[in-house]
Amino acid sequence: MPVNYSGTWDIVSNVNFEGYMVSLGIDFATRKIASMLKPQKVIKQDGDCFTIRTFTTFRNYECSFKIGEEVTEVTKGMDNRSCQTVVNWENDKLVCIQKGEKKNRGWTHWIQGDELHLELTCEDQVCKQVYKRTL
Ligand code: VL7
Repeated sequence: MPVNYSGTWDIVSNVNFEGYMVSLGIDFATRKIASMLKPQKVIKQDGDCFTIRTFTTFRNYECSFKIGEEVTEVTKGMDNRSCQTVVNWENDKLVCIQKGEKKNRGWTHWIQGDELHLELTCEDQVCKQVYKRTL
């Protein structure tokens, strides 16, 4: 049985979100607001087709993709850059590469017990987030 990421997930920890935002060039005031947020992820998975919605009280973000298919992603409401984005399976992990102006940009999701893990990478910065299923 392949993993199913579908569900509603609430953040429980967020390490080095500040470093990640700095690497994206997010301004000071926006970083101060963003650092207070408690994002919720709503993931819909239908085979190899995904929609990941990230909700906060400040801004929301949505991205849809099919495994192995490159899409142009505009990170609207975040750093507003355009990337060539592709997501692949690495065993049960979802590994995303966001090719563009920023070097070494991407993210990886995996599930560990009842937790959804996310590593966000840009340049030399890694932000590590953990989410739990809403009860
Ligand atoms: C990663 C935000 C900080 C700007 C606003 C903060 C609002 C919520 O890439 C992401 O998720 C992937 C993996 O699940 C799927 O799209 C979202 C959010 C990082 C970067 C930039 C601060 C302003 C954040 C929308």
